[in-house]
Amino acid sequence: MQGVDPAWLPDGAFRPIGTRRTLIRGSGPLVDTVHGEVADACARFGGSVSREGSPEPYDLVLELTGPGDGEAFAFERGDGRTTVTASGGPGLLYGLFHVVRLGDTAFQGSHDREEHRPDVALRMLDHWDNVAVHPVMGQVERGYAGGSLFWEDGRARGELLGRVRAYGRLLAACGINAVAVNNVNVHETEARLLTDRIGEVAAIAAVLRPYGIRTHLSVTFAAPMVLGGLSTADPLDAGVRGWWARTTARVYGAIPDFGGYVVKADSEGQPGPFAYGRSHADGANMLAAALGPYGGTVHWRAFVYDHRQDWRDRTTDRARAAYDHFVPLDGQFAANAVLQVKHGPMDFQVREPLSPLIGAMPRTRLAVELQATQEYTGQQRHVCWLGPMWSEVLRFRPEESAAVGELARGGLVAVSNVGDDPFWTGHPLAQANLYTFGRLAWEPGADPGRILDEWIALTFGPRPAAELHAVLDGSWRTYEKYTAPLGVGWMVQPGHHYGPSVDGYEYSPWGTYHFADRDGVGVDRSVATGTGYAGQYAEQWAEVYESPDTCPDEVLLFFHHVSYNHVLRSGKTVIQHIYDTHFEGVAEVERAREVWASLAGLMDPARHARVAERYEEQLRSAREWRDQINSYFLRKSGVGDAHGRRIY
Ligand code: GCV
Repeated sequence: MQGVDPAWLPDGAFRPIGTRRTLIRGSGPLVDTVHGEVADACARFGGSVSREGSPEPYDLVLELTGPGDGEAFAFERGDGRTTVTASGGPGLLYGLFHVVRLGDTAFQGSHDREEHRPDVALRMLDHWDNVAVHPVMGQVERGYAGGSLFWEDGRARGELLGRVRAYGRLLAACGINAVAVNNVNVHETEARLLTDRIGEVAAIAAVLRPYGIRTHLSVTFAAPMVLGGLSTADPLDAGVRGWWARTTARVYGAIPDFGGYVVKADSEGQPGPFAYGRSHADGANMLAAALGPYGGTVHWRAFVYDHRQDWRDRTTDRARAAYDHFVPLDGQFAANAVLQVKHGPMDFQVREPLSPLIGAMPRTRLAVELQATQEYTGQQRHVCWLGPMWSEVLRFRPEESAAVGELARGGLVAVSNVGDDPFWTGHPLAQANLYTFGRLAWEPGADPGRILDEWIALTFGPRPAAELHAVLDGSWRTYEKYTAPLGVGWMVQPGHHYGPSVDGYEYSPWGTYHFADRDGVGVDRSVATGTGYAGQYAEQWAEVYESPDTCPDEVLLFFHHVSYNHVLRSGKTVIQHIYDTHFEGVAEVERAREVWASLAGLMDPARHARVAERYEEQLRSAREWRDQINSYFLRKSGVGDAHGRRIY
């Protein structure tokens, strides 16, 4: 599309296809999409595409072999011909994008038959988009890429849905198959999307459908009252259940392949079943019952905690909350109710241990939620490629038998980082997070470095590959180095969460404390002397986290309050680690900025300039983080830097 960055689908990515003869066999809407893609490439590069005939004269054959909607495909090359077969339309589309990723190599030599299928069935993006501009949060809550892609001037974008089409295409090319189009904090205007404004949601769904993407909607638990005029939203009330059943029937009347509801209940002020003395299983199951006849799913979020706690109260530990609320409900959720759990116990900090809920509810379908939008990781002004963090999460084994990627039977979900910005993600390099999420959701055990290289090759071509890899690969660890140390988290400016404020959340009601004093820092979450949180893990991890001697350095302050002179497993003291990492982090940003500067001329100048400008801000901010954190801990501890560097 004109004026919009092609991201990982630039013209060149289709050249190897568009210069050849392609046969497409089969019918259906997604086969039409495949045909459209190839025909478009041929129109630009001179190849040809046919929908009839025998394979012999063709270089590429894309063939639908069945009537299903499966996502698997097979790829092979022999006798000078490349063949993709799939028994479902989505599979054929994913097969086409596999050829795009391979580029010319898809048409060279011979390739044994390979079968590809996603490891995770649901690969979803949640948009925290408001239809109207919210007075505090703006249009996209925690959005750092402009306004909403879906909503403008209080309505669905109408004729501008071309932008959504381009988005659907990019998502299909990295394997995403579901999108929730509005914020989980459902305000009044957005609540109405469920009823009288469902036509607008249907218009978006119609644009995403040809790319194999199902549309979901965030709804308010109070909808029967807010929209239906009922006096209660009690999930066991027959009138309430009837209202949801009728409303859901109308939703499916408008959107026959509607994916389902996303619900944030009893969380940060959103209404929920607690008001009626009901459990979250009661709430989720009511919606599951309404969705069930149509094959829909309710994604019920487990982000339930007390956000009005008294900081003086040392017995309440926010990290414990999701486990305490939900584990007793294991086995009570309906088959089409998915419990959507943030990957860490707190809230998308730069480093958290895995949420102990994951692995602790074997009789419940769990979806794991990641955050592509960089709320706590530099807000798309800093380069912070999250692939290594997500990969660590997905490969982690809460118990020996299975990794998180396998336990996420209900799907993998990321909070989207996209807006109406011409580069989609504000920071052009943040596109790598979106792409990586899709590819990891398809194959959670994949090497993130390989995905990064794939993204670089598609987006930039071969020239700056090594430099870009270097700049992005370590950027999450760099960000971690200059921000909150050793897993303690927070230390951000309250409200907007950008930039340092060591005590910003220390005396707040949000349950987000570091407890730094003159002797030490960190939260004692041990069973022996602390909040008991460490005991929520399966035995082998509970033991590891229980003692500061065995706890991994990177989460030490999450689990323990230790003295500044405590010697880490790395051999450094905590205080020296804080100083060293903060100096290193800034030096790494300085180097990355130079590498980026050296790439001018190798890419579109607008893209280069946008990133260069953001590196200036990243460096300024990283220095601010370094100096505030180091000065804070020098002043608290009175222990100087062993290397005598300047601390204020
Ligand atoms: C959509 C954090 C964010 C909120 C977000 C919430 C959630 O608290 O700061 O903006 O609300 O998480 O995940 O529901």
